[in-house]
Amino acid sequence: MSATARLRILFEHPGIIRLIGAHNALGAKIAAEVGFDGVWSSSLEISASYTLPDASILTMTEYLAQAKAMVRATSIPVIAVCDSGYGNVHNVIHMVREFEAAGVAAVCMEDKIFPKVNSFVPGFQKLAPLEEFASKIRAALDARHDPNFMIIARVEALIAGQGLDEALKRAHAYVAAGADAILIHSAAKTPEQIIEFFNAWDFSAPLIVVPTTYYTITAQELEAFGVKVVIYANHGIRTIVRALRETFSTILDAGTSAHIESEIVPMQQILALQGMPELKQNERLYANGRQPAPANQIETFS
Ligand code: SPV
Ligand code: MG
Repeated sequence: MSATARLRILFEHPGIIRLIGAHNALGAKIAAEVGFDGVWSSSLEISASYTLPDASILTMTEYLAQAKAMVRATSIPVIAVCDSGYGNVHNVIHMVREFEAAGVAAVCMEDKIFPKVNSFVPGFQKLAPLEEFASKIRAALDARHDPNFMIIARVEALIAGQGLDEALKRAHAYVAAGADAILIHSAAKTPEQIIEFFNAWDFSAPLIVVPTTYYTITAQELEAFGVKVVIYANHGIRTIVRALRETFSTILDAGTSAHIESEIVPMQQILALQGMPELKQNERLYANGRQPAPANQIETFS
């Protein structure tokens, strides 16, 4: 089954869909392993992994390469953050064709001007004119081949300090333009602002949220408000930064890795994540013109 069909099924079934942010194939694979419904190919995480600002500095090609690697590494749907569409409607058309061809299940575009700056950086949050962004949605819809390839419209009005009425006006306009879902973003420290939006929304399209700052709200509570997707957008990269700092400094300080060996994964797990079991099996099946080994003689990695 295609990734787009899998995502559509998740949307059609009852229950909240849980996505986790990733910046590479490894994160995507672990997301699937632990049971997340899908992967959020995060522009924040990918730019951070290059130690560059999430400010339209990397190009579409670089974001696409990571999203494509995630698709290859997992069978759960990958939803790609595509910032403000990398330019104007012509860029959006190219973007949709490229991400769809890469096997991504959905793209998310935000209604900010290009170049955009990450939503958690105050002072840079400039909204695109509503009509201009609605045109990008229409262009994106016309550019997709598979009607199940979802176009998610992200409303940044609350991020830009424009208030609930502007957020609702834009969300309705984007649904009217054909958006498959609305991501309503908030950088408030508590959930009140986003709950105000939930209470005013008519659910003419499914709602998606990213509770990075208002993290006390649970997935169950969001589901009770009618939210369809919750995205934990940046917890992977935040974990990795801490883990790298701790491990690297411990080794340097101690002059040995002995103290952290029990804290880090054994090499065997790295080999398994890389697909060594499959490589070993292929070696037996195909290498050097040998006859395939009987299935019960093929070693497995655990
Ligand atoms: C991302 O993860 O790239 C996002 C979400 O766009 S946020 O960082 O909250 O803007
Ligand atoms: Mg982003």
